[in-house]
Amino acid sequence: MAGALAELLEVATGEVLASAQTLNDGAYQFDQLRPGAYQVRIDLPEGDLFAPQAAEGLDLLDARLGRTKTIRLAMGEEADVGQIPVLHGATVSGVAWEDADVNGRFDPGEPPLQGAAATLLRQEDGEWKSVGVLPVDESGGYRFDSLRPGTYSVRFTLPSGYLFTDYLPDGQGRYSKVPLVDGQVGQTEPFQLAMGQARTDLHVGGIRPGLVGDYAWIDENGNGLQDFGEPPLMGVHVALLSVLADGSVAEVASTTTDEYGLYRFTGLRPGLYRVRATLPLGYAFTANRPDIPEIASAIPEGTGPSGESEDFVLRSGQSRRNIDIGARRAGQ
Ligand SMILES: [Ca+2]
Ligand SMILES: [Ca+2]
Repeated sequence: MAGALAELLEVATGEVLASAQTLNDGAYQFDQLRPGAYQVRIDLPEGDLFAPQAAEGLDLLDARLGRTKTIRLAMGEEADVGQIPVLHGATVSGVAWEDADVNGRFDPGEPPLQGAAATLLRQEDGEWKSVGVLPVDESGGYRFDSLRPGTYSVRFTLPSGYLFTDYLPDGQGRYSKVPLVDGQVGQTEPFQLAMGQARTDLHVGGIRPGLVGDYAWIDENGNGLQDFGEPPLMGVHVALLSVLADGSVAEVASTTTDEYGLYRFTGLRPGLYRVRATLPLGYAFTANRPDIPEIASAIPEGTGPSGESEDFVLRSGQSRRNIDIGARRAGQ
């Protein structure tokens, strides 16, 4: 065990009399000592830790710091502290980030998730026990080291207002490793750590809910745009459809435009959506103006009472207020 620091303490005063770095075979030696009572304090290099059996010869102050029992030396006497078993500690690390496009992967340019925290759990006698808690750093990273072999899981706490991003069980590398749960607390599947192993891929992605809306109007001049003075259209039935990975569609919510022509879906999980609008009797969908989408109709022009927007992505925290519905009086 090379690279450990051994310090010789005088028991009476607690003073450090000498120190030495251990060599490749772990050996160190203090000589020319007066008779007296001594202890040796051993500080392991970062990442290593004492094996459980080391407690037979050492008082363990923490995973990497130990102190021998008192050694009493008579004149000319030599003492051998004996072998101290050491393990190469395993490490667990990862990044918490905001998954802006909600694909479950940590993509270049996506920001760190400040305010998230990681709790490392270790299974002992069939129970999960906390090894430690770390807030993520400025770049969203966290790291636990000097870990014994065993079964672990990382539990994440997201900042308030965040949800867990999509979880792809087969996603290797830079994917969120937390199965989807409601709320702000979730944890990885249990995993094994071997001696000295480094798991660097225990990432977590957070997302913020979004909004879809918000306006239906009567396009009196038929130019496909919301012009000043054109009235709102009340009573349009609007359904929000979630477009799933396999292309199938599920209705998430529905509502009706109010007297101001407004509708709104809030608290939405980011993802791929589509809006289906059904007009009141006597109306048809007006012309499309994809060149000015902010004030145009999102529903294709047509004569039927029902129409659907194109699929659109609702990004993390995004408000999409331009899913508007333009109607003209049927027969005009
Ligand atoms: Ca992403
Ligand atoms: Ca118009």
